[in-house]
Amino acid sequence: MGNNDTTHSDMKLSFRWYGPEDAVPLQYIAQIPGMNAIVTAVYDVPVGEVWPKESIARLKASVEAVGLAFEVVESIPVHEDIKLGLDTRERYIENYCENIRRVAEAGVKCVCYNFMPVFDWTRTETAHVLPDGSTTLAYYEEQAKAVNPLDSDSDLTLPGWDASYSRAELKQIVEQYQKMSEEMLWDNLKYFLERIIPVAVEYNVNMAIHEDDPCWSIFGLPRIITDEEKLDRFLKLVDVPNNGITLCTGSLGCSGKNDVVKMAGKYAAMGRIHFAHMRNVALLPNGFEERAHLSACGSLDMFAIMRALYDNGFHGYIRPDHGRMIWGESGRPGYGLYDRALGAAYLNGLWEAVSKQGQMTKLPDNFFKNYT
Ligand code: DNO
Repeated sequence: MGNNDTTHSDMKLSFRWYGPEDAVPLQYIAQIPGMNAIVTAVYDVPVGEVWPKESIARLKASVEAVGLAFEVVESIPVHEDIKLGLDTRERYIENYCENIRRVAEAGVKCVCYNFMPVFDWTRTETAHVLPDGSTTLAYYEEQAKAVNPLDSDSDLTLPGWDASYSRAELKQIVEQYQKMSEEMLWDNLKYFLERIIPVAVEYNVNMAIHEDDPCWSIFGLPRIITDEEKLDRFLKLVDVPNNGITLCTGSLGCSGKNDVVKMAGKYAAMGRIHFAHMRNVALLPNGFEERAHLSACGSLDMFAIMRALYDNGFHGYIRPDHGRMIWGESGRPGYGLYDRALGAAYLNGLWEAVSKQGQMTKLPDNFFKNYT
């Protein structure tokens, strides 16, 4: 597997920050060893509209003021009309292109986005108590069946969901999707990519689609970025390096069918992973729980994933993904400071280990003899 060209392996550690409203101060993030870049977005503009240059400039200035790089945007959200393939998509696609140009002009190198109909990442509990007293995000099948966000008595809302829809609007959009096959969603994705990727190429931006989370259909909606076969298909839609992926270990890893280590190596070797979200999950018979990043805490071999990235010439941004709430912290589920900072330290350790091990294996055969 892979080209084993480790001379160009390189990772830039990054951390998601939700802008000035985020309870986590930028300065604290800058104090995490090895921190390099902030992953953020303009949050006060409705989905589909153009981001004001001043808002982008303000974000850039605040990130750079603490010595970090403003190089990754997560996300520029894709308007539903684009996913639905409505005539009105033209305007939203043009706005999307304009946003790519604007963030590129501010120095952004990588843009993360997703193509999930209506709902972004979905869990059934946002504060599930683990045996050590920490709380975490979890997904249990039986709860997912019971909580339909379209039911009037359901109060399920998640930080990743667009809260600007009323329940009636939501119902209407979901109904539109119910008439839509997966193939139609693929067509609409292709249409979108054929228009935005040339702009990304021109402006030297890497687009990095995020897998569907969890990686299966929810609430009867089509979901297509879910496994290796689909990712292969995705990359061929517009087969240029700027059309790449965010490898989200937790999104892919919550299905036991996905071999995340293999996918990390394969897509890194192709030069198509521009961003990695590193998170561990524990697979359960009825769903999954997010766990601490350490391999021993969940079902994923985080060392093997980092090693597969390294060995196959990964060159991009990595961020610790969701953390638990620990040490009494409260805040945006998945996005507190403490557990994500522990995750960052662990990822640094893994990367140092795989890179030094890589260099060791390249030493001349007689290297050790000279020291004995
Ligand atoms: C969840 C995140 C996702 C991600 C989007 C990308 O915590 O990983 O919300 O940002 O799916 O567009």
